[in-house]
Amino acid sequence: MAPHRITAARPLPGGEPDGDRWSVTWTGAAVMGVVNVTPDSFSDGGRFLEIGPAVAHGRQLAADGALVVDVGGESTRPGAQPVGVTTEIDRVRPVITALVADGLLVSVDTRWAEVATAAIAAGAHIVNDVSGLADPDMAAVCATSGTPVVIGHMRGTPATMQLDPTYDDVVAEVTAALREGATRALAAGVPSVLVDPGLGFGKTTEHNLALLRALPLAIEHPVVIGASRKGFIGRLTGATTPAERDAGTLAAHLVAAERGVALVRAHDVASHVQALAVLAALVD
Ligand code: HH2
Repeated sequence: MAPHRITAARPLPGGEPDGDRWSVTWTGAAVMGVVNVTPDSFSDGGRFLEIGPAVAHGRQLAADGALVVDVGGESTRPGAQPVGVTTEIDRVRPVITALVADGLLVSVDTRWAEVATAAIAAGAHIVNDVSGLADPDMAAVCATSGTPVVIGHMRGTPATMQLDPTYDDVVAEVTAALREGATRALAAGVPSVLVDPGLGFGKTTEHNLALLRALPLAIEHPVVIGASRKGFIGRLTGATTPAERDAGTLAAHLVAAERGVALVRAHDVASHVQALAVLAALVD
């Protein structure tokens, strides 16, 4: 499999100088571990709202083998309302500062340019934007700071996205939107782009399955997949609570990994790292 690469205009932990930039390169799928500094995330809301437990959790995910630790301060579950940028910054900034000081590769999970700015100032290396640059200032913030961005696909907003998502051709429409977002980001000067079809963000179970079946997407950038504990895993398996959905999650992520994605975003990092090691031994 061809290696995956993230490039930034400033040093990246685990990276190497790459001309006047820095790159982190890896083969096969790596894991992006989730730290939700929120009271209301759908699977772990309230567990990591305090700084101490959030930092300890991020460290544990890195120790378990996560390549990237993804820190978020706003739930984007279906029906969620925005919390406001001040609250979001207050939640994520100290956690990012501590994890960056530990030498970890850290992304900030935010839809807002103001939060991204504060997170980058605290040392965040990657912006993970599930809204796909909906904030008109986001591309410029990433470009000016030399920060790579994950462009996610979302139909609508978290408050409305699951009301009645419809597509003529979900794979074609999502791929086209991701291509358009990537082109826009690169034209603005963002050093590198990853794309994420956004499972569960304005998609039914059938839409999510169609996107997973369509991997690898016809798009040249590294792909991120986030199925972790989502509702469609519950609908497929009968696992009612999110915490029961790790085995189903792993099945979806292993198929995605076998089809060439660069990152799988997961709550249960240790199981993913073990399963991906076996996959790596079995496929070229
Ligand atoms: N899903 C969630 C949040 N961020 N980022 C990417 N790139 N891809 C995803 O699929 C994705 C994401 C939702 O999961 P979670 O953070 O666990 O829940 P909540 O939004 O309730 O905090």
